[in-house]
Amino acid sequence: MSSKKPGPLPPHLREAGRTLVMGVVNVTPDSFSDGGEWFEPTAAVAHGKELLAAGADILDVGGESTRPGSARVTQGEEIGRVLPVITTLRAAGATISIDTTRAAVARAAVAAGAVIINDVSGGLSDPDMYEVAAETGVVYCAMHWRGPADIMDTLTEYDDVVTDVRHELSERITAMRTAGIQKEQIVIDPGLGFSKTGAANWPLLAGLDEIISLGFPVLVGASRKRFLGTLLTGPDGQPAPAHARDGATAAVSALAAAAGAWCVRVHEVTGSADAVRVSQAWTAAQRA
Ligand code: PMM
Repeated sequence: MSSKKPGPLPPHLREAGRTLVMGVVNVTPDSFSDGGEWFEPTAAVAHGKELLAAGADILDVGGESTRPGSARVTQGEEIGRVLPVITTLRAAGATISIDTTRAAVARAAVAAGAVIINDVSGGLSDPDMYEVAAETGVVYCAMHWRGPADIMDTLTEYDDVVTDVRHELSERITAMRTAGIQKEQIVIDPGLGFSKTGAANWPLLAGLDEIISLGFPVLVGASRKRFLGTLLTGPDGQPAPAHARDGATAAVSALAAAAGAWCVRVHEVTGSADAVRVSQAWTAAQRA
């Protein structure tokens, strides 16, 4: 069960008493896991509603792919992709997170009803991002990040991945607090797959308690990532494709929930919604 709760969230999410499930709505033609499937706004909205029906607590709407090697879209294009989807899903009652590294996109998304800014660059990509988070007062998720998608696979050197990620996140926390972001707004994320070799993701998961010990709610985004495909390499020597990684993703969700993660970010919601409830029941029985 998650122990830390970000302040500005709706009460039903603050008091859920279990790890939350964030469903991914990528309004992009090229995300690694579901590229192009929900690119049209109507398809993205329909997909978001399916994820809600499957038990998503939050919908994370993104208009720019972070896939390794991907090129950037313009700010106008990114806003054009996400705003209609956010507006419609918000009107349908969803709690919305905006997955962006751009301050202007975050500002527009919050104005349209988003209550979480999910910034995979932890504020390092856009110098105005912390100001938007401080001004709007919404939840701000800072992920561990070392560089943009076109170079992130070259920035994977660590002395000790858990210690180094923890340290680099603590530097972000100091910068956020200095910029006026309130403690209750902050969520942190170890950034699985971002500037990490495949093997480095496992100690990060196993060392989640060390990230949690920084004293902030922790989001875990393992869903369908390459390291899970490698784990599930078939007899033909090929890694499992993205859509065959949902069982492994749900297993990570159960273990992350047991370790005290605040939220898991996933593409397929049913398995992880079940997984966090299993973890909740298990943990409650241990305490009883
Ligand atoms: N991973 C992706 C995108 N956004 N946000 C957070 N906070 N944590 C993550 O691990 C994360 C993220 C990449 O996955 P996608 O391209 O399938 O959305």
